[in-house]
Amino acid sequence: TFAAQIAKDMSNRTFTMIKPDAMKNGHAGAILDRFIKEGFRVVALKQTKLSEEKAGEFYAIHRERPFYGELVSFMSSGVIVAAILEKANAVADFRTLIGATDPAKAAEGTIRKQFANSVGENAVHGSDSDENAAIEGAFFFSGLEQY
Ligand code: IDP
Repeated sequence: TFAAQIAKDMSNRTFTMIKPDAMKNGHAGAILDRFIKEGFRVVALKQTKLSEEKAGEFYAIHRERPFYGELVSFMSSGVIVAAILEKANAVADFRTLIGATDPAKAAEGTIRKQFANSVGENAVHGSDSDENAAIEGAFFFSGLEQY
């Protein structure tokens, strides 16, 4: 059906950020290289910096969580790289590639296992659903910036 086709198309994209810890530690190049080697095509890419207000808005879904303040302050503490990536089954495959939120629990071979420091400073973001991938991508990129 038409609806199923749209759902299928949406499942081809995810949104990611290389977080301030990984940027400061000089891992951006290695992490981008890994995305590409794992078969993700770069649809959109930019280096930027979130203000506290913008970081708070991006993570508004977590505002009742005890770590919200820490998360907002960390995510606005330095530059990030934001990107939209494309691949079949993008959201799920990307979550597998980055590994568990806490790098101590992340599987061998995952990006967080290799590059993350802690549950808060965990190197990369990956959308958790097709719907959030679309919302988060649109938060950073206009349609004209997506190829
Ligand atoms: P996810 O990024 O693996 O989907 P979420 O539970 O959605 O994990 O949390 C969003 C982000 O909030 C995490 O990536 C991490 O940066 C931060 N975070 C999660 N749990 C904690 C915590 O217990 N302390 C500090 N920061 C946390």
